[in-house]
Parts: sequence; C-alpha cells; structure tokens
Amino acid sequence: VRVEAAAETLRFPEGFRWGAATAAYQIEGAAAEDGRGPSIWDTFARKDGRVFAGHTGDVACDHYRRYREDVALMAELGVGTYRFSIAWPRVKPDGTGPVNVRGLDFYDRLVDELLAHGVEPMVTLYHWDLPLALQSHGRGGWGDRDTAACFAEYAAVTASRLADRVGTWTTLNEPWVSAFLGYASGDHAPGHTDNRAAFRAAHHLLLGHGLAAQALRTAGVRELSLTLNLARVNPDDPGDPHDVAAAWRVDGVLNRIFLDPVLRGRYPLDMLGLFERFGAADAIVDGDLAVISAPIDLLGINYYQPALVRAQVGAAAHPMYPGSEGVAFLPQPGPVTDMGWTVDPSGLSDLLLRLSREYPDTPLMVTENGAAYADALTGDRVADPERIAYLDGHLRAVHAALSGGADVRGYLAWSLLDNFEWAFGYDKRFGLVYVDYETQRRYPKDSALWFRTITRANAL
Ligand code: PNW
Repeated sequence: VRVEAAAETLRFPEGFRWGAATAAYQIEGAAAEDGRGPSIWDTFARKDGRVFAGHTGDVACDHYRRYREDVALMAELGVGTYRFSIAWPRVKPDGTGPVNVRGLDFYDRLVDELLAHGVEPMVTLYHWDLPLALQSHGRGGWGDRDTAACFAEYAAVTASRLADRVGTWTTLNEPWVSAFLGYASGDHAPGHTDNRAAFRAAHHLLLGHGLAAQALRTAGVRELSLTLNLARVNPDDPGDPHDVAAAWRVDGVLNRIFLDPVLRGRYPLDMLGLFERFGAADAIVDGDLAVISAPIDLLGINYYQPALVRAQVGAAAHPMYPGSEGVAFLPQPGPVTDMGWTVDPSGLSDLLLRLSREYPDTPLMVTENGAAYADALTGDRVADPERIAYLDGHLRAVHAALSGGADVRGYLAWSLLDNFEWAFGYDKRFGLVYVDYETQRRYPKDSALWFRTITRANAL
C-alpha cells in the first residue's frame, strides 16, 4: 500500500478513540511507596551495564505523586483515552498472596481523576514489572506455569476494584518482548539467555492471558484486549523464494506465535517445531489452547518499524528471534529515529490490512506508535518537527488502512511523557510532553499541540 501525502482532509470514523499511552515502571517512580514490592526491573536496572548509565525507575517522572497534574495536562492536551499499566507489585507485593490495598488505592484515585476530567481510562495489567518474588528463590518467572495462575489472581482482585469504572482491559503488553528480550536475548529483565525458557515463557504468558481473561469476564469486563508488538517482515527480494521463506520464519516467531493461538486456537506448525527443537513443547498442556483462544473484543497493536531480511547461508540466529539461523537482518532504507528504528508508515497500513484479512472480525486499535528524538528545551518550547512528521505519516497510514476496510477503532501515541525507556534509561525521549528530570516540570512539545488539533478535528 502506498501512503499518499494527500492535500485533502482525511476524516476518521465517528467515535474513533484518540489518546496516549504510558507504563507503570516507566513513569511512576515511588518504587518503595505505600507497600509496593520489588519487581524484576528494580533488580535488573541495578545490574552492571544492563541499563544505560545505571538509570533506574526509582523516581522516573514521579507520576505516582504528580498524577493529578498529569491528568490535568492530558485533559488540556485533548487526550481522550489514556492507556496506562498497573504495577502488579503494588497490588500484590509478593506476586501472590496478600493484597496491598494502598497499592490499589492509587489506581482507584487515578481512575477517578481521569473520569472527572473526561478522560477514558484503559488499563493494562502487565507491562513487564513482574513481582521479584516470582523470579527468585527458585521461581522462574514466566518460565514457570504457576506464574500464569498468579497473574489471573492478580487480574481478578484488580478488576474487582476497578471494573465498575474502567471499561477496557488489556491483559499483557507485548508478550514477545517479555519472552524473547527477557529470556532469549537478555536485553530486558530478567536478563536470561535461554531459548527453552523463552519458549516456555511465551506459552505461559499466553496461558496467563487466557486465565486472566476468564477472571476479567467474571468481573464483568466488557471490552477485553491483548496488545501485541507486530511488524511486517519484508523479504529483501520478494521474487526469491529463499528470502520469502526467511521472512516467513521471522514472521512466525514475532507475529504468528501469538496471533494464531489467541485468534485461531492453535500454534502454527513451524512454531510447534521450534517449541520441540528448544525442548519446550511439554509446556503446552491439553486444554491450554482453549483457554488462550477465548474471544477478545479488541486487539491492540504496537507498531514502530517493519523488518527486512534475506536468506544467508551460515548466518547465526538473531538473539531476539531463536530459530532464525540462516536469516540476515538488513538495514532498511529511509530516515531513522533516535532509536535507530526506520521510519516506514507503509509498514503500519500493510500490517493493519493483513490482520483484517487473515484474522477477520477482530477490531483493532493502535495502542502504541511514536518515535524517540533528541529533543531540546529552548526556553519553554520543544520544537520536534520530526516527531510531527512521524505521527502524521503513521496517521495517514492508519487512514489508508481504514479506507482499505480495516476495522481500526483508535490510535494512541507512545508516549504521553518522556520516560524510562527500559535498557536505554532516560536517554531516549518518546514523549509528546518533555520532562525535565531535574525539576520534574512538564513541557508540551510542538507535537503535543499538533496532535491536539488532529484529535479535536477527528481529521488530518
Ligand atoms: C515498546 N524491540 O517496547 C513498549 O511497549 C514500550 O514500553 C516502549 O517504551 C516502547 O515500545 C518504545 O521502545 C519495545 O526491541 C521495546 O523490538 C523493544 C522492542 C519493541 C518494543
């Protein structure tokens, strides 16, 4: 699909949801406040060399204390839907067992504040901050089947407190990142490099999604979702069957390994082959896929860039894509962001159209899209024309997909605020709002003001 830079106004459907997203560990700080237990990111960030300059989420954007100011800012910036995550270690400091009511109280206040300002809350239950107790003293985190059951308990107690006011619930954010950056490449907490554990984690995350989905339905949740980071995997030469096969293999371990179990009730055969190969097939127990494939109401998609690969005899597997021996990952043409990620909006329209074709009848929502740039504060202003161009291009891509028949219900920018960008610490700024980490002052960037004009008009 070509994404045209049209001169005419592009209208979005009535009721299209516009907003921004964040995640607990990336913004909250207050790591030891009100009974919060430690998470795997608290310890990972303290390990030598794992996170840029030894940064941690101890303070982050101090959102835990400044949430009122942040909600007021959202209202001012026209954020209609706010996607945030709940810190499991605030709700259950040991991952399982007693509930820490003060932790739930915070989210209760946050939700009320959002509603009072006319902002729709959208909750994600797991955005990577696993309670440390589930990953220490012999426990293997998502490598263990138990963790899925613990997750469902936590989902139940959280929904029983908030489901009367929060309509849209997401179980997991990006299980691919949790499983393969956490357990295979080791770039994220818990920092393991064990392909068997990574595949077990992938399955247990899916099982956790399914068990939590049951708990959420029981609690009366109406709109249930799962967010995946998906990307189109392009073959270097679409006419070369080897390149096409290489792209398909990477597509499996990035996209189909999660899409098929949830939306079709089965793992693709090539993925079952990888479970076997890495000794993880016994993690898949009879009946699991029925749990995993319970209907969802919305599929969240986080999109940043496509991938480009070709077949290359003898190439070692990419550490984030176990089983990708013989595949070379190529640099892609076009401009890059401060992450080094290629800017290619056509990858988003292609992805949305593919999903609506291959997994029909699942409403879609872009739950993250955005770019990091080396922003600078000049006086009170941050001029970020590149971010505006990035967002503009990707919104045109969403519009193109809508025109092509994709059922896209909304678009959330990543992120509301500059924040703790995982292994990159505070070095990468994804926010619509600039955060001065010395003063904790917030400065809406030019992109935030631009985004407001779009969301207000419901048109581009
Ligand atoms: C997503 N990768 O993470 C997350 O949901 C956000 O928390 C994060 O801040 C944002 O994207 C920007 O990175 C990803 O290596 C992290 O392919 C890494 C990858 C993909 C997504």
